[in-house]
Amino acid sequence: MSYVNDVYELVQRRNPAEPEFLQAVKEVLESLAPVFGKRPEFRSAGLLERIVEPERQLMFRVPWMDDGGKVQVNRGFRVQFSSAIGPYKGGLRFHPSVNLGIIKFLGFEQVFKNSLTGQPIGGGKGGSDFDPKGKSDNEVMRFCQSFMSELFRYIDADTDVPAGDIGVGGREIGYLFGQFKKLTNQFNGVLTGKGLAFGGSLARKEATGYGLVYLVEKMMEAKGKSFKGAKVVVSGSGNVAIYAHEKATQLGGKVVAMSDSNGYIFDPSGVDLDLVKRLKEVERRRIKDYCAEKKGAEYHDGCEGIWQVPCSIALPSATQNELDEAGAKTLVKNGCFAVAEGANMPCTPEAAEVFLKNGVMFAPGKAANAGGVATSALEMSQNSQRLSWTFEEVDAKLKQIMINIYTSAATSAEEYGMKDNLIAGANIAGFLKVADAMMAQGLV
Ligand code: NDP
Ligand code: 2IT
Repeated sequence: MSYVNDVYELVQRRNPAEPEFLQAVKEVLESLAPVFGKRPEFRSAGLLERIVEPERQLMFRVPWMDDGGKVQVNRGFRVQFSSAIGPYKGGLRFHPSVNLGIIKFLGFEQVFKNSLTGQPIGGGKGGSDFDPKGKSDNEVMRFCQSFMSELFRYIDADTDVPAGDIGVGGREIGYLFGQFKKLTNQFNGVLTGKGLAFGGSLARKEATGYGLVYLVEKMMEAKGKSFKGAKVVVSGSGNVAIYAHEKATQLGGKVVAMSDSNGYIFDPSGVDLDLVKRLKEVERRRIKDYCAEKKGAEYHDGCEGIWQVPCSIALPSATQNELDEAGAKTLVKNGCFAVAEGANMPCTPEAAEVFLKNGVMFAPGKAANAGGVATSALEMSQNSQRLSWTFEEVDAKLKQIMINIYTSAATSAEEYGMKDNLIAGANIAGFLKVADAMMAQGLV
């Protein structure tokens, strides 16, 4: 235990201005404490000191010209956290809140998540404080070209394979891929989430949301519950939220609320997904506009209010720390029995504690939202083979991967005396594979 505390103090001293990174590290280190009793060799190999320090951190200037001819400058990031079990792999986030600490928290989470998938992918993350909201397609293209004009030096299909995250979807990946190809004269799987016409995988777009629901279905099966007839609240209305809604509905659930960063909608008759897809994916509008087109739906300002909507299953799928202790208590009071993180670290540590204490089934993001990156790894496999699998093939593999992730997190939790604590189970299972690989590869 003192080893874990010592390392955490070191991380605090070294990274004082990065609260999200500290939050992510603290949770993992706390879970790992029981492992070091069984595996003392990890301590003498300085494994924790190494695993909390990214292998490489890149920060660069991204200059671009807006439609008015004015020069704009953003900051670009890529944190190559761990290559212990495969090439760095993880998304790019474009959002004004992005800074080094945010990218490091996401990269750190990605190391364990990617390990849990059972696939050979290391962990990384990147992005920019660029805000795609309100920008024209041409501005987004010029920004992406400038971003890739620096990033291309550090990535490749066998080195580091970025993908999407908040603010980065098919449009952005297309522009980034075009520029990578122009600069390197190579057509390969250097990015995932590509368009279907140029090497993208079927079911990648759906994968995070579908995978989330597959994992929740498996988790609930163990306790005799299911989506059938259940009221579901999904926060966010982006890539993860939309496809979580789609799969939850296919399995018999009714999604009654969704949100964006301004507020949430409540639709007692079930949120109309075709309308949300048009508003968000095609027209890039606000969730508020839903109510102008759908009778009987209500809009409320402020996204945190969504947790007051009574539901049995809550799927926070927007952003970090969007569900706090008060939100968690309200969910428990209203009879919610399962919560799974579609987003990365959407629940504060206090919120997660409320769920565990009250016997609410809880799946942490590292397990629950791993279907996106898992399907990215399937895209890499297809690109390497120069083959494309059918939707059904990819979807079946995704489902099996989510079942395996649940099983390995649940088994590890039980083995270490923390039955039903999937936070601990996911952290331990994810860590052990990376740790064994690091031990085998010597002091690097
Ligand atoms: P999108 O950009 O497609 O959608 C993000 C959604 O979250 C939007 O509805 C957005 O609202 C909302 N949101 C973003 N920032 C905030 C904020 N600060 N406060 C409240 N709401 C916010 O992103 P994704 O759906 O891809 O990502 C959502 C989450 O899932 C992130 O945590 C991401 O890291 C995680 N994730 C994504 C994966 C993927 O494959 N895409 C895989 C695994 C995890 P608005 O439009 O107002 O900004
Ligand atoms: O957080 C995540 O796992 C992602 N944004 C997906 C990363 C990927 O490489 O597909």
